[in-house]
Amino acid sequence: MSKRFYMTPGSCSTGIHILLEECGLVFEAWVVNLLAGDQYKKDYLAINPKASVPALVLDNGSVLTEFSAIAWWLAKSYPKRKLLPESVEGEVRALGIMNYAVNTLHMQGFARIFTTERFAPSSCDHAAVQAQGRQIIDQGFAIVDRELAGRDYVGEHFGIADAALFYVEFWAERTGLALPPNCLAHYRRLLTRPAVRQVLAEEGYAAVLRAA
Ligand SMILES: N[C@@H](CCC(=O)N[C@@H](CS)C(=O)NCC(=O)O)C(=O)O
Repeated sequence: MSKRFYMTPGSCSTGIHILLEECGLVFEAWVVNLLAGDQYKKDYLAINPKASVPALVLDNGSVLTEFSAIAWWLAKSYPKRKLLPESVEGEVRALGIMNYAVNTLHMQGFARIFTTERFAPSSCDHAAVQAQGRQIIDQGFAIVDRELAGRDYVGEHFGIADAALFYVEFWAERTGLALPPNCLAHYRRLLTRPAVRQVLAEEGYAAVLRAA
């Protein structure tokens, strides 16, 4: 059985999609239409009861969920791709940045903008929740920007933390939030990578590549 990758175009799963292509893996892509509520359907809940993407079903049938866990599994399973720095300190720094992108920029920041109602049921509070989200995003990118100063990638080479940063940078660009200079340069650098270009084209974002 080949790997099955459950994804939604333009979501956080895009980061994992990029890593799968960077590793040159053979897999089947299954689209979960989040807007249509596919994540709550019985068949999908049987695969990922967390009702979210990404999920990766391995050749042996075991299911991996959570961006950071899947990314770390890919880095450890395909060491020749050097998706994590070699030193323990470098690895921990990369994990710190990846987790910050997912747990803070995505789950605390962008989630307040994309799924405002989950943070405040009353529409009276929505503007305040979104403003809080933007503040978290601005502060978060300012921190990441300092981490990227003088560097092309988080580590010496492209790695899993870069893929996590890519999807939040992509969201910032798509929603018109200005990225600070090092993050913008990082985003544009990633847009030149063949795997990133292939994934964006496959996910329906060829226009982003033409504009870059
Ligand atoms: N902590 C999870 C979060 C995944 C997540 O939030 N995925 C979003 C798409 S970016 C999702 O599937 N949301 C389902 C929904 O909005 O109902 C991870 O790191 O994988």
